[in-house]
This record gives sequence, C-alpha cells and structure tokens, in this order.
Amino acid sequence: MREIKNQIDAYRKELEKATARIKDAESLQELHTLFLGRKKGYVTLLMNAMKFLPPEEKRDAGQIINLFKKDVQDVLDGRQKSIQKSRIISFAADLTLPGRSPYWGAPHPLRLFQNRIESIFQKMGFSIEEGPEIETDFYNFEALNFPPEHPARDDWDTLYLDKDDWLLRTHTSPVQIRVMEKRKPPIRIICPGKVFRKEAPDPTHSPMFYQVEGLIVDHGITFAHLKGTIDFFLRTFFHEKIKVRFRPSFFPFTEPSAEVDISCTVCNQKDDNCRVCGGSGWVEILGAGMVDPQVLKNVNIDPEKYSGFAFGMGIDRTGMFQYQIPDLRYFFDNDLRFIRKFSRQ
Ligand code: FA5
Repeated sequence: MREIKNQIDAYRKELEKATARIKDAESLQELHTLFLGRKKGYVTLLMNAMKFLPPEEKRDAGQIINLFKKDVQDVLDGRQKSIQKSRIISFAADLTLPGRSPYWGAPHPLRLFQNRIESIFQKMGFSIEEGPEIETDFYNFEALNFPPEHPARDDWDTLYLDKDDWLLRTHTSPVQIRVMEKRKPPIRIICPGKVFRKEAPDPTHSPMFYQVEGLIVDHGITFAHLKGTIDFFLRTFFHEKIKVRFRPSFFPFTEPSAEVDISCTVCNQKDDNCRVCGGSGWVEILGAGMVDPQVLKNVNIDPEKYSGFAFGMGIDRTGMFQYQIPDLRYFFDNDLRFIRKFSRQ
C-alpha cells in the first residue's frame, strides 16, 4: 500500500510538470495516453499492482487510485478547454481586420477594345468571321492582287515559315478572300485577329499586333458608304469631336485606296514633340478602299454586278488612342499594375 501511495505522489509531480508543457491538442493527447492509456497508462499499471496487495488493503487502494484517476482527468479536461479557447480567440482577432478580396481574372485590355469594336459594327449589321494565323502566299498576297515579285510585297515585312509557301499572315485581309470564296454577296463582315510583321518595336509599332478587317460587297456600294461607315465608327468609338481625314494611298487589293488618320488623342494636336504623332497632330488608324475588281474576279464575283469596300484597322492603336496611352508596347509587357486598370471597365 505504501508503495502505491509513493508511486501516485511521483505520478502527480510528473503530471504537474508535463501539464505545463502542453501547447496543443497533439501534446495533450500524448499525455492522456501516458496517464490514462488502457494498456500501459499509469492508472492501469496502478490497478495491476493492486492485485498483489493483501485483501484488507485493496478497498482503500482502489479509492486512492480512482481519486488519482479523476484528478488526472480533471487536469486534462481543463487543458483541453483552454486550448480550444485560445484557438477561438486567435480566430476572433481576425474579425476586426478588413477582409482580403481575391483578385478575379479579367479580360486583357486588347480583348476589351476588340469587344467594343465588334459591338459597334454588329449594331451596323456586320457579322464576325475568323481566319487562320498561318497562311499561304496565295491568300496573304496572290489572291489580293500581289503577283509574285510585286514590289508592294516589300511593304509587308513578312515572316516566312520553312515549309513551302507558308507564312504568318501580315494582315487580316486574307480572311476577305476565304469568306468571298465560300459566300456570295451580300457580304457584310468584320474579321478580328492577330497579325505578324518583321518590324522593330517602337511606341506605335509591334511585330505582333491585332487588326480588324471589314468588308462589304453588294450592289451599288460606293466610296461614300465607306466614308460614312468609317466616320460613324470612329466618332462612336472615340468621341463626336474627333477629327478624321482620308489620305490617298495604295493597296494592291483596293482601288481607290486611302489611309485614315484621326487627330492625335495623346497631345490633342498641341505638342510639336509628341512621341506618338511626332508633332504632326495626326495618327494613322486604318487602311481602306474600294475592293479592286480583279480581287472580286479572283473569287468569282462579277465586278459588273457587285462592288464593295474594305478596311483594316489596328486594334492596339485604336485602344492606345482611346486611352491616351503613349506606347502600345505596354499592352504586351503584361505588367499587372497596367493591365488591371482596365479590368473593371
Ligand atoms: C493593311 O494591313 C491592310 N490590309 C489594310 C487594308 C484592308 C487596306 C482592307 C485596304 C483594305 P496597313 O499595313 O496600313 O494595311 O495596316 C493597317 C493598320 O494596322 C494601320 O493603320 C495601323 O493601325 C495598324 N498597324 C500597322 N502596322 C502596325 C504595327 N506594326 N503595330 C501596330 N499596329 C500596326
């Protein structure tokens, strides 16, 4: 009996020290197993030792051991409650902090500009077509009236692929041919997409950029329709007061041809040293013209019955001028501080 009492005293001291070291639910569980484990816990060992006592001592020994067991249980329960409470307190402390809202993905600004351009033309009755970015010489040049060795091919700094006459399309005009091959007039389409040119990047040029091609072919289409459509688009996309001018130009697939400029939205025609317009006050936004009769013949449309106009516009430049961004390379640097400025539009 004396031995059992001494052993209980020793266990109580151990419990006191071990309890002070409990930090978490895991160390609490370890202590529980050490004292109350069914097979080798200290309380079980004491019960086993009781078998060797004389019968008249067994009752008292049983009471002392049960008292010890209850004390151990109380101590462990108390620790468990305090661990739970500290967890709740550390969580509750966060409730005073402002919440962190996750950043949702958003369309790239160029996609937003494209959406806007598409929606203006859709309201005018245009439908949307797409074509491949890898093209053949035939669609990119030949069917558009650039015979081999034609000097105008040099205006498009082409990236050729190894195989046969494949290349990265230099403009979206080949989609005109693909559509007219399949469909007869009336045709009223726009074709947005990526194009590629072997060009050194600068504030208004990129070797990869986006264009939107437009094409109308029907009876009695004139240059006045082209002018009215472009004028309406630019005034809707930018603002009513934007100045628009048509300059005579040359494209092998349109006759007559024009390049269209708008008044510089970055300097408002007021800075002789403007990085974007170079002080001229004007920036080129698109090329356009009446579809050359030879192009219509190439796709078996009778130019005596039908006429059409086409245009090709830089999406990057259009967005750049809308937001007065002085360098279109910002669109491709993918600096999130820049990209996110557009995400809630
Ligand atoms: C063309 O690409 C013709 N296919 C457009 C066309 C279509 C004319 C139908 C007639 C009929 P151009 O090379 O000028 O033309 O390019 C058209 C527009 O793309 C330019 O006005 C400009 O806004 C944009 N652009 C041209 N080169 C670049 C470049 N390197 N980086 C960014 N935008 C460019």
